[in-house]
Amino acid sequence: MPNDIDFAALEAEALGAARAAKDEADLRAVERDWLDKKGGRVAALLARIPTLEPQMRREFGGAANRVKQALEAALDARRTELAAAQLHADLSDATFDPTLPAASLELGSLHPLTLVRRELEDIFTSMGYHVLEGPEVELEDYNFQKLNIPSDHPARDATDTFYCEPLVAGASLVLRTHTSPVQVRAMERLKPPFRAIAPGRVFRSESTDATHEHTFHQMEGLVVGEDVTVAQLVGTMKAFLRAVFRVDDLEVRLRPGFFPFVEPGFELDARCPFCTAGCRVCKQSRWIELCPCGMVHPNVLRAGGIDPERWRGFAFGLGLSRLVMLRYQIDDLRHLLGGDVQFLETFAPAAR
Ligand code: FA5
Repeated sequence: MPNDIDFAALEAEALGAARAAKDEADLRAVERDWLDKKGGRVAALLARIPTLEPQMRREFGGAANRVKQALEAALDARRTELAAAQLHADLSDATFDPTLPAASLELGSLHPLTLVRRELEDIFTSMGYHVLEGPEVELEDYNFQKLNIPSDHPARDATDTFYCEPLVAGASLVLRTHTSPVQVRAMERLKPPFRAIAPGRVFRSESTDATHEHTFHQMEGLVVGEDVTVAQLVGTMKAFLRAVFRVDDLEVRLRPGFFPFVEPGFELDARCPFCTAGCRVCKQSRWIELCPCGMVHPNVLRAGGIDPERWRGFAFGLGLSRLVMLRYQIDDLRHLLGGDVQFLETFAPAAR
């Protein structure tokens, strides 16, 4: 061992420097002076090893490394001490009051449309239905022609819509006016027999009032099987309405209705729960149109690639936005997509 180096004294000096550090800058300076791989004092020691007699190298290297490790541990300990002292100083600062309540966290809540949609999905999946989604920007062909509504059909006027620039020449695109195009998409995708629902947003160019919006939500239902009947259709409607409203006595009525894609077709209306003299919700009709339905027209089954000689189906188009109105006693449908946070906050879990 070369006798010009006193490792014990070196270690004491290094540890003394670490313990004297007053802040992070001092700690870094000690690290630089001692541990820097190029100019540090420990590196200078290690660089001497190759110049030593072989039998001295191991002992010398071991002693130099012990200085290095002791210094690293002392620097860590000093760093922790300084951090603790800083925290203590912060907490003792007269301007910091740890007893003040924390800033409140604003939690969002599910939209009433989402709450009811999820409930309906649960009810229908428990009855064996698939949950499907269709495109909001739809091919005109699916929105109209495949549903037995040719371009010159007067039913187009009732659901006029927004036409989009076609992406492909000849493929005319519209914002879908109802969820019924998903009927044909479901037939193309699923093998009969099957049951499916398709909730989603639809668009119409129409003037708005308490029960009409230009953008609203519907939920399509479709059942295809060999022995599907009107009685099953009515039974299904009553079952889900009872489940949604959790009552046995929700008053509904079924009357004939015309839709080119069903035959026969019906309108299912619910008794207006807001009725007072001059009711502006149902416009004194005492009923709210809720869920048109009917037996799927053979032309629609054919458009979906299903043989109408063998298979029959029923379909319904629930006015989801109106169902939400009825469910939560909201007297104007325009609140739903109005973006009024105060209105939406009333559906936060604690408020429900
Ligand atoms: C249709 O859209 C048909 N596709 C429904 C259908 C499906 C019939 C399957 C037969 C078989 P309608 O235009 O009536 O039908 O709309 C269906 C429901 O959507 C209405 O009963 C109503 O509850 C709701 N609805 C219609 N227009 C609006 C609107 N502007 N704002 C809010 N809800 C509306």
